[in-house]
Amino acid sequence: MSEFFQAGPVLRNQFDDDELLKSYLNEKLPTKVKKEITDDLKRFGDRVVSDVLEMAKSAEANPPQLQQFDAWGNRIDKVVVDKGWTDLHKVSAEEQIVKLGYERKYGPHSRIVQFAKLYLFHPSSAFYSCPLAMTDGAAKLLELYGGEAFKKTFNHLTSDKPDQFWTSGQWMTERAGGSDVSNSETIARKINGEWRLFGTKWFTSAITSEMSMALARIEESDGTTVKGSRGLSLFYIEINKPDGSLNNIEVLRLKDKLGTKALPTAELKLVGTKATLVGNVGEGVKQISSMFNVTRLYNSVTSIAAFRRILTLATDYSSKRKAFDKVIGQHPLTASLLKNANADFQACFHFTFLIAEIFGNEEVFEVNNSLNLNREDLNRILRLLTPVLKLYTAKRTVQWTSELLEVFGGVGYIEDSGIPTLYRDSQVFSIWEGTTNVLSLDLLRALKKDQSWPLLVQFLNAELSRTTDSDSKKQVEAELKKLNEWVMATYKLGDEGLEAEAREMAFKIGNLVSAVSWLRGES
Ligand code: MFK
Ligand code: FAD
Repeated sequence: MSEFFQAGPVLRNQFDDDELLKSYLNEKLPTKVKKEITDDLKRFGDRVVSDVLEMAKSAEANPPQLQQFDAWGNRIDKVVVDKGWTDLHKVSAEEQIVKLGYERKYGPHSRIVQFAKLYLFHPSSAFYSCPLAMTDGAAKLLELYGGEAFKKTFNHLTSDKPDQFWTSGQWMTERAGGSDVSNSETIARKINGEWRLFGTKWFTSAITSEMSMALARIEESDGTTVKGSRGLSLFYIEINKPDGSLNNIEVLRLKDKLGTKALPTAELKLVGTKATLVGNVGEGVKQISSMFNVTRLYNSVTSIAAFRRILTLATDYSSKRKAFDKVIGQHPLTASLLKNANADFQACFHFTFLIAEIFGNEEVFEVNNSLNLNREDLNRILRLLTPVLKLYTAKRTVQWTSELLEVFGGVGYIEDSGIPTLYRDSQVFSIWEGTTNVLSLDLLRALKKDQSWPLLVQFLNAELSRTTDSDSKKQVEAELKKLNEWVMATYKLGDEGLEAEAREMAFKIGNLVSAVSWLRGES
């Protein structure tokens, strides 16, 4: 009698295999755009389960190392990365993952096309998506605030030529605080007409990038600084000097992280780092928000992509693994678990791509746009829903990754199944780029500042009126009415009461917007 060996889950072409993505793009995009992109996505769908996946596996297996000294005792602080990591840099450029967002050759649909590609790429990228997120964020920031002086840098960030393509870091977090940057200690001092930065940056991901955007406090000639976050300005830094050595930066250590093992995240000491001021003095936080709003959107696209990866693997596995005489996917409990995961996934997918659509329409504004909104309102809805989307998709992915790991039984807990990596990696989605609490409070700030709750209700009602499934529509309309009443009642609780409910509010809004975007996507 032959021994039993369980067949593992298989990944097929990630575009062909994704009915939701295909039908969404089919519905959303004009025929001409579809014609132009479909073959490319199909090709890429194959690539992300072949050579790209191998690069990622290699990068994960050989995490970055810090060489602080050379053989002769000189301080070199060299971060050595695997070839897989540098190959992923090339792939990112060639596949135009950042460029697609700025070339805008598909007009208001450009962000949808770009994010479809990022969604295919992320789960096979060993988090190369992280430097790409910050690169896109930096491009956005420089487009808004950089002007001609940064045109060359912008061209590097949006290049499709691997040897020209630059990635960017985003240095905000310091030991004194990541959520609250107001106590940041890094100072910018003018020496011989040049800005020089001094301080410690506590978390700096993708330290192999060519540049970074950093917050620092300008020191006046009398040594004084403006306290609080209004004293922070934004600086552009090139990581290396022209001779290849670090720009007066010491790499104190690489972080030993729970996940994202291939991604080099460092603690840095800035010891007179040459920098260039971007935009206005004291407006650093406001300006860098244009960057973190992009990275928050990337976080959502990549978290749903990670969610889909484990769901795909679990679904495939449950069609193969037998227990009690049938494949586990045919047992009602597993079937219902997968159905629920799938429903949550679809809701997150539609929510994410709704925001991508709004973002794309805000950037390439047309009066007759698919959202029927003017530019200012597109902006206000984006401002309101970006934090909600980020926290909502992150938490759903964290929760479902844990749940779906169990579908693999004991093997899901074993490293070389690859599932533990997905589990560990997912935890980061709700921490970086604003924690769940901080983003819930950001939602409150946006609601307060823009008074945009009535606008959101109006927009959601208008979207619902366009849907065709009348039963579901009635149900969601009733839920929206209930949510509106709850929000109104919660507002009356006063500042502290409202703050205590901020998280509840964010998830309630997330549920509702997901439901509306799902219905909209299905119609
Ligand atoms: C794989 C996918 C993703 C990968 C990328 C990950 C790489 C990892 C990178 C990181 O984690 S980088 C660090 C990210 N850090 C954060 O996201 C910080 C989280 N904390 C916050 O978001 C706080 O709310 C904040 C630092 C913004 C609080 O600072 P302040 O100075 O107390 O904010 P304040 O006073 O509310 O706002 C200052 C200005 O910024 C205001 O503009 P005005 O001066 O015109 O009034 C705000 O309107 C504006 N602002 C703040 N948040 C905004 C915003 N504008 C637009 N959108 C927002 N979200
Ligand atoms: P804290 O701000 O101290 O927060 C601790 C807890 O307090 C959190 O649960 C938070 O939600 C809660 N909290 C804070 N304020 C409030 C409040 N007002 N009400 C209720 N609860 C509150 N940063 C960078 O700048 N650049 C990077 O490249 C970068 N890369 C990273 C990579 C990884 C893998 C990780 C894990 C982090 C990275 N970070 C980076 C840092 C990240 O952005 C911060 O860790 C995050 O913003 C939280 O800041 P903190 O760690 O200081 O936590």
